[in-house]
Amino acid sequence: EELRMSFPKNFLWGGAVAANQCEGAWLTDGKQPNVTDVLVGIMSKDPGIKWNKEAEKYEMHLNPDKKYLSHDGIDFYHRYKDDLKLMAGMGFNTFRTSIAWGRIFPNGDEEKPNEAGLRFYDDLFDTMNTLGMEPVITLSHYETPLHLVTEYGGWSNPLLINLWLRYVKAVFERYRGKVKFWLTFNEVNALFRMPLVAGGVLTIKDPKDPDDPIGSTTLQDQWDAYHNLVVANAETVKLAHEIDKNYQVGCMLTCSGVAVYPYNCDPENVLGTLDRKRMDIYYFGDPFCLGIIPSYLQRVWDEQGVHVSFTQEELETIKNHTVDFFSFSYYRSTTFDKEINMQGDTGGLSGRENPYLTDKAPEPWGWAVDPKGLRYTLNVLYDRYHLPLMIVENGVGLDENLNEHDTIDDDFRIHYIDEHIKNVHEAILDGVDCRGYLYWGPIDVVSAGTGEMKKRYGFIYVDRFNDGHGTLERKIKKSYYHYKEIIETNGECLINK
Ligand code: BGP
Repeated sequence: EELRMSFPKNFLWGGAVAANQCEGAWLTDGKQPNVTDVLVGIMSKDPGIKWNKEAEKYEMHLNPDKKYLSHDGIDFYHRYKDDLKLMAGMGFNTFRTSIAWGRIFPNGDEEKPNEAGLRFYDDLFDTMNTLGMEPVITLSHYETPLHLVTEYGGWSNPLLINLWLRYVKAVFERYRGKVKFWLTFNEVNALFRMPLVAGGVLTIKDPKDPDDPIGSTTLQDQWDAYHNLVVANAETVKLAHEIDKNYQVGCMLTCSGVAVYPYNCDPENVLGTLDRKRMDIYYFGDPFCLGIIPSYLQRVWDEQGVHVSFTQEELETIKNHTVDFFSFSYYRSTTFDKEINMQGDTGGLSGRENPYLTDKAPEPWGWAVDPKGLRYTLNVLYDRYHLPLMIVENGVGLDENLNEHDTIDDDFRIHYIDEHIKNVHEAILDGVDCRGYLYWGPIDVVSAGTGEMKKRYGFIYVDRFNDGHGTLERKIKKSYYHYKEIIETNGECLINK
């Protein structure tokens, strides 16, 4: 009966950001560029890199006409103490961010870590713990060191496994007692949608078309990256449990692809939704959570004419070192109609518009709002994996401006979180073991997909604009006080409405 009234006692309430979208300081204290630093947005098709014929490799070559807002972000690197105090002001008991790999191993292949980078995160995590916020730390949030992409070809190269484990070992040992929850690769299942960002995959051995670096990335390279990432994930879980038995390692997948509904009851559309779940989520979820390489992939590899084979030893490691929990992002649902091709963006997959979803986010992004889709996603994932689930991204980006009272009455965002949080509670009543709800972008950050400041998610406004100007001043929006009340009442203010 107690559960009917509110959320579980120790439910994790908080928010999530990513180093590359908020820290800025992109070359400070020894850090070297990561792959997002050469992209305006992670969906960009023209990364700021150029093929150097003499050196026989790609090199960073930023476009002088482009604005790379992430280079300065919202200056979280210098302002995190005040920003975290604002989060604590809402009663957060947890906060998610990522360690930028390139702060710890700037080029990714150094022997020793960069002490200045380690020290920054020491103080960041100390500040979180002092403010009563349990850190949830993403080991890579699209932040592969650029050098590992241009020099090694990214995750299609098996050498990355050991370079990754060197980085992971350094941070696992350094932050014992400060961090308990670790997430491996942010939205790694977006690998085939964004090979350069999700897998740092770039064919440099014999670029098919040097002027189109992404185009030169082949399906074989992307499946090689899949192979290496699956092995690296298992090795990461193994290492974590060897270093600290309290460490809890979760995978992190973009799961807007679970709530893909058949557009009608044509069996081909039902098969299409099964295919989407398998090829957008389960192909990583099954190795990470069940310790198996799903058998349906063999037909996919045959049809794509690629060759993927795991050694017996790799299969053993994958089987014996599955994740402790499953974390994911959910923004919206979509439909599958065999008549049209599905697209993908940072909100997930998008197919034919669902006529039953009349509740829409305001333009220019206007995502269909489907809170029941989150209840459905939680149930489907729990049925398949029977692991604790953690929502580590859910939110809505809006084009907002301060009003005459120097604030923003973001009623739509309040509506969005109320409906989604109520459906998380329904899923918990359905028997799903959901451990936490972390809102994506509790403070305005640089949008991943569009690279803009204009697409604001925050309960806290940041005075910075697409052209880069602004005071970086923080302002509280109306939703700040609303989310504070939700946390203070452990969700009760919503459930008994
Ligand atoms: C997810 C990313 C986050 C965040 C979110 C919102 O894919 O994990 O980094 O950015 O998308 O996307 P966007 O900022 O493009 O609206």
